Parts: sequence; C-alpha cells; structure tokens
Amino acid sequence: MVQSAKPVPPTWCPGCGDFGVLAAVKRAAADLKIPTHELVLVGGIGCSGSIHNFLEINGIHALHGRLLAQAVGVKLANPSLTVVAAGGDGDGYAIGMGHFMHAFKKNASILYLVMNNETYGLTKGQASPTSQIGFEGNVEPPFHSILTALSIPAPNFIARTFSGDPKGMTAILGEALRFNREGRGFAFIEDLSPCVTYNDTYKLWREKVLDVSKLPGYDPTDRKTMFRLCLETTEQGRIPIGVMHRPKEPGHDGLEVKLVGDRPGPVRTDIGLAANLPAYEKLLSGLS
Ligand SMILES: Cc1ncc(C[n+]2csc(CCOP(=O)(O)OP(=O)(O)O)c2C)c(N)n1
Ligand code: SF4
Ligand SMILES: [Mg+2]
Repeated sequence: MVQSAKPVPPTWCPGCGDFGVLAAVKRAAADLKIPTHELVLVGGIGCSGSIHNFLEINGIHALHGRLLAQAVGVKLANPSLTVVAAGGDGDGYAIGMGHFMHAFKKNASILYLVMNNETYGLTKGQASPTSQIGFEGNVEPPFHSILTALSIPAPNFIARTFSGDPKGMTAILGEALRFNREGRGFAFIEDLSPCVTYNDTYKLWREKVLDVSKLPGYDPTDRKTMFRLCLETTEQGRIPIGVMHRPKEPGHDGLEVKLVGDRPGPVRTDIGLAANLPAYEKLLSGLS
C-alpha cells in the first residue's frame, strides 16, 4: 500500500505568515484532488523549510540552499509526482542563489515556493538578501526576486502572493500546480510571509501590496510589460503581487521531458538483468 507520512503539529510561532502558506497548500492540493502520496515537498533549512512535517504528504528536509537540486532529482526519478520545493529567502537567495537562477533555465515541472520574511527567522532574525536597508544594520539594497525571474527568458510561471491574502494565494498556488501537472515547466511563487517574532511586517505590507492585475496594461504573457510594471510600482514604494508571468505557449518544456522523454522515469523502470541484458550486449558489441 502506498502511504503518506503522518504530519505533526506546526512548531511555528503563533501568527507566523507560514501558516497561511500551509493552509493554501492544503486547500490547493485538495481542490486539484492530488493524492497525498503523489505530492512530494522538499523543504529547505529555516522555519519555512519545516512545512512538509505539518502536511500529510511525503517530504524531504534538504540541505540548506540545495532543495531545488533535490526537488529536480525527485521529479526526474519519477515524473508522475507533483513536486514542490519550499524554503526561505535566506535559503533561496543567499546560499541557494546559484540553484535559483538555473532552475528557471532548466525548467523542470516543479513548483518553487519561497516564503520571504526578509530575515533569517530560524537563526533569530539576522538580515537576509531581501532585508531592507537599516534592518539589523543591513546596508545593502534588497534583492528583488520577481525582477530577476522576469529577466530570465524561459517559459516559466512566475507569481508573488501575500500570506495576508489567503484567497488570492490559494488561487495562484492552484494555477502553479496545474501548470506543473500539465508538464509545462518551472513555476516560481514568492509568498510575502511575515515573521511576527523578528520582523513583523503585516501592517506595513498590507498597506503596500498592490495587485498588478488591477493596473492598466496588465498582460502577464508579455515579459517586457510586466518587468516595467513591477519596476515602476517598486520604485513608487509599493510591493507588486499577483501573476507576473504566464507563458503564452502551451508547450511541454520541462527538463524531465528533455531527459526522460516518454519513458516512465528510473523509479518505474525495470532495472532487472533480464530486461536490460539485450541493450547491454548491443552496447558491448558496438565497442568491439
Ligand atoms: C550550510 C548551512 N549554513 C548555515 C546554516 C544556518 N542556517 C539555518 S537556517 C538559516 C537561514 C534561515 O533563513 P530563511 O531561509 O530565510 O528561512 P526562515 O527561517 O526565515 O523561514 C541559516 C543561515 C545551516 N543550517 N547550514
Ligand atoms: S521565528 Fe519568525 S519565521 Fe520562524 S516560526 Fe517564528 S514567526 Fe515564523
Ligand atoms: Mg526568511
């Protein structure tokens, strides 16, 4: 019998924005009727990265900043799984930055969910790559994941959500998971998820978030327009949220399609001697 892992109660501080993400993942997966044992969540290192422990699914606690490599590996091994990588802004945009950039290019059909609280929550509130100038002595301008994502010319699904808007978040998460399950490639969602203990931004973010779909000229199939809208709203001191890129092309561009093709993936492949001996002998005869 195929089984999912048993969840434990969340260990997060009461009010942590990550609770909103947990609820949205549960709702979106239920709406899409994804069997729990077919949903795999690869968690990063950080408060956010423990999310898989609180869900009745199968999960892996990855190395810090290496969750994308592991999530892509799971998808390649068994393309029939729905795979979500979930972690923090420190995990994804500091130690994991190299993997972050290449994930858009590789375009495997997995969802990368970053819970951005503009701090290293688990290690007690130090500045992270998305921290504002002045936070805990930070002197660097914050990293903008959406502008970076939009600058990479690959047919990815790109969005930003806010834990203070659970309905909007659930809808976008559902769309991203559908995109993955149709084998259309990589989906990236940055959720603005306040850390109530070390950087309580709920009130500020509620005032600043701006749903880009309400702006004149909004067109998520047009990368240039969306880059301009995001840049302009950010320069005006607002925080753009919503779907930022929804590729026009219906194609199958995922990495597993390129590498695994029509085969079922190593997990479902017969690796026994009898099934593979003829191919092995053919290979050897070609070498003589
Ligand atoms: C290789 C390595 N370096 C550093 C750490 C220490 N460390 C644990 S979590 C973390 C950052 C957590 O911040 P973030 O990814 O934003 O997650 P959050 O706790 O805010 O959800 C760091 C630096 C580690 N566990 N492993
Ligand atoms: S320290 Fe911050 S990020 Fe971590 S559980 Fe508490 S509120 Fe959430
Ligand atoms: Mg963080």
